[in-house]
Amino acid sequence: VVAAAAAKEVVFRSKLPDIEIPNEQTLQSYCFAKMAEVGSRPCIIDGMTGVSYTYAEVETLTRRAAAGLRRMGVGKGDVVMNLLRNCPEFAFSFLGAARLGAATTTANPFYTPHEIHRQAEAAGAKLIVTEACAVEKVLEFAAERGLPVVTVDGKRDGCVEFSEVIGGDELPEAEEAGIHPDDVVALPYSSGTTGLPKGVMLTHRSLITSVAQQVDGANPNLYFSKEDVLLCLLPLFHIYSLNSVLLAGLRAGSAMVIMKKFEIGALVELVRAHGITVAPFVPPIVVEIAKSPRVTADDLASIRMVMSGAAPMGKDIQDAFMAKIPNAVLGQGYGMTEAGPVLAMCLAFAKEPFEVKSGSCGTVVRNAGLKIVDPDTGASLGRNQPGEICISGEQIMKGYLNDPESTKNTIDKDGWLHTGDIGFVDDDDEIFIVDRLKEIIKYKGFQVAPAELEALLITHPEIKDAAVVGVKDDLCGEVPVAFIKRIEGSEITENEIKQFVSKEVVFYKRINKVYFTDSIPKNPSGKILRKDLRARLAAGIPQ
Ligand code: 4UW
Repeated sequence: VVAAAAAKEVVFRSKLPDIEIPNEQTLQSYCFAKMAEVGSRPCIIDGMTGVSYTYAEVETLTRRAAAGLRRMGVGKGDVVMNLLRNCPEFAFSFLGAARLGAATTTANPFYTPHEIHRQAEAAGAKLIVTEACAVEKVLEFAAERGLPVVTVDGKRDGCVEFSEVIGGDELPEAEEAGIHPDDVVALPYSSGTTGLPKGVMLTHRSLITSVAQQVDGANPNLYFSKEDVLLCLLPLFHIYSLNSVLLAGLRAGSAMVIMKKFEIGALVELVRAHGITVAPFVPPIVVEIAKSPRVTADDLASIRMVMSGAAPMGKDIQDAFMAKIPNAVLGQGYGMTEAGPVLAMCLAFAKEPFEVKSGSCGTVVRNAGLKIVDPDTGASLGRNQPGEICISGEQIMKGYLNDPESTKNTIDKDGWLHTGDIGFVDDDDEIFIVDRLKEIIKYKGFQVAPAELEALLITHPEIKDAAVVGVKDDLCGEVPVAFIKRIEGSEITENEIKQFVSKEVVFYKRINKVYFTDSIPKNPSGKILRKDLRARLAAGIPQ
């Protein structure tokens, strides 16, 4: 039976041939490999100040950051926490830590103290790099644990300024020795297919492989050139921007314009001022541009490529955007933090582009295999049949930090990573995502883990039980709603519950609506039956 099943396995591959991927080196040497060619070209441009750093300057600053971090006690195997909005220092610190054989865990600086402390603790952070908007939230925590805090935007009592970190000598290249390709270099947090956020161990090998799958080869799937100017607006603390903008941009020798905060007027100004050619977006930004009367095709005339990912983008949005910006190619990438992160990329982005369909999230990247699996039987499915998307290749995560159980539930014994997404591959090898098996909610592309909100809700003395699911929202994609079972006699209100949650979580995890109920449906082992809750919502009888 096993042999018969194995014989029927259908593995989808890229239309592009596999390439040699140089993943036996460090991420930093891979990213800066073309230094002789690009040294004097612009690398990072701070959109706020206009300050521009060449490739040679960026490389030097990352070596100085490495030496500075080492002076502050960071070494091989350690973890640095970047709690930053987009800024050049994010890149200097990330690559500086990489040179020491240390990893960076990234988090949203708008997280609440509770969310920050939990991640810093779980990741075992040795040092925190942050900015004024977040520094208050970490000072006490850091002092208790003796962690140094570095600020990138000015002097603060009890903190070291980033200018001091990069103020000394460079770490000599010889001292980078001893970094293994399978050492962790990035440690973003993701809840994956179930449960609480977990540390995703991405190694030098996995990130080099992922970047190479996108921008390397004679016909790169995602063609970035030295002439390109990439907009770095999506947050670098999320893997999409870290991988497909910063690291891919460095490898390709492109210039990157760093934007701290999304505002449509500022975006247009930056596009015009710097001649931006590539714009990586998420669906809500694509929608806003498509709808905004303030943005004309002329404003965005320099842009040749618009990428979207991290959440579904339907054909209608895609068509509306294309009508507005007819000269750009708009397509999607499909990523998941655990997958390294890119599973699929639009082949219209290739140097020699392919015809693609609107609404597709791309074709599986080269040097990888993709399978569609029947979630009930585990059988491998053929074309046009929806099932769970699984991916294999050297780009996928090493595993979850300190969590072999969750790792085993995500990467099976044959090395297939199960995404929890439902999709199919069509006759032209294009992938369409149609549903989600996993519990995660995506608010404008940001992850919201229902388990995290449920754990918080039941700490309230008047809440006996709670369940959280996502509902569709025109503006945000999805928003979390809660089903609440109160303790007997409690009259706690919807508003009180919402406020209780708001104090503990970042804005996009806030509960949008509360439904009081007498029972939370669960299976015999106590797992919440979210499907039943969604069915209740769909039927309009949420109680
Ligand atoms: N369509 C529908 C999509 C899509 C999608 C993702 O927060 P995470 O873990 O990770 C991401 C990463 C996205 C990404 C990385 C690099 C890249 O180049 C790119 O495209 C340009 C995108 O989002 O969430 C993973 C989950 O987000 C959903 C899907 O459910 C996935 O498992 N998702 N991309 N195009 N849904």
